[in-house]
Amino acid sequence: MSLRCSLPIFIALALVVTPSVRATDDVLSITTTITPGTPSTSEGFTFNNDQQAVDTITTANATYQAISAADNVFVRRNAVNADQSSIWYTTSGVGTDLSGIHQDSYAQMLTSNNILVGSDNIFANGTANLTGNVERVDFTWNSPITVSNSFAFAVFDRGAVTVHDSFTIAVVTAVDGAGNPTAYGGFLVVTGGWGASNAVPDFTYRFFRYNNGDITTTTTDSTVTATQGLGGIIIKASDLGLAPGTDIYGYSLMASDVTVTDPSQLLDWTDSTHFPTTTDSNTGSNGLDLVGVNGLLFAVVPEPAPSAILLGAFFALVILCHQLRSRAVVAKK
Ligand SMILES: [Ca+2]
Ligand SMILES: [Ca+2]
Ligand SMILES: [Ca+2]
Repeated sequence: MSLRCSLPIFIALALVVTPSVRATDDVLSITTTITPGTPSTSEGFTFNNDQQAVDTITTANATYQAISAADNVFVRRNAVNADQSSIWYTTSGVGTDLSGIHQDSYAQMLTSNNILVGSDNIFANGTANLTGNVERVDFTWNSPITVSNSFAFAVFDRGAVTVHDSFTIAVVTAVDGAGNPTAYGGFLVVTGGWGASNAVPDFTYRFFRYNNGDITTTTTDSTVTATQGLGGIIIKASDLGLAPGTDIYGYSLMASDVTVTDPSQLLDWTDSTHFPTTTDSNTGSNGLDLVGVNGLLFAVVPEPAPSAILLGAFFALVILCHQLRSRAVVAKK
């Protein structure tokens, strides 16, 4: 093969295999699948029992798809503040009906992959009914996840644009037999005010307050409604200081006021030195309202059209070179 032929072939190959370098990104849009449910009654309200699950996430740089779901979810609470949980459910626009699936467990709600439900002020500490005692939430896999360049986690928050709330995300690097984190690696503090646009426009929802830890079957108050949208942020391997090939077991989310100098200090959520029990509930600060879309591992969706064109060009070049070479051999004869 002559140099004249091999150079364009090399360039074509390089275009096919070179990964692009990306930075931390807001979610610009999502695609979802709606699975309609059969209406039922819980806590005095009709729940339509629909699931609207996230399929893909698009940022300015890539589109991601969910490829795996966590095996375990743990809600870690302190023994200082009120043992409370808050959930919002999207209203259906029909009477007082709610769109989503009633959730009896706060932990299961968080991993229900349903944008029709979520938490309110999940990490806010206190005794008021819009606060509680949650310090850390863990999403772990029983088998290791091998980090790649296309790897990503996503965090969705209910809120208005540009005032989405702060949080800390830490990588779980080891688990015990029950999936509890036993070691942490890198962590990232995401400051509030992210989300220049919302992936889901404003909708109406109703708050449900509970005072029995993770059990969310008997509300203490469900009188208040409000209107906001959903924003999201993608966290990639590079954001967490993870090299491709590293094995991890999931991630934990915490308030942005955790003060640690070593990842091992993230293990004890009851240590108020590192996990303050005075975490605020302010919008744009620690009032994070996690949507029920957590514990999903995302990966970049391959871009088939451009790659197919480049591969086609590559094979056309190979055939052209072969023909030119054959003619040259014939001409020499
Ligand atoms: Ca929020
Ligand atoms: Ca706290
Ligand atoms: Ca909030």
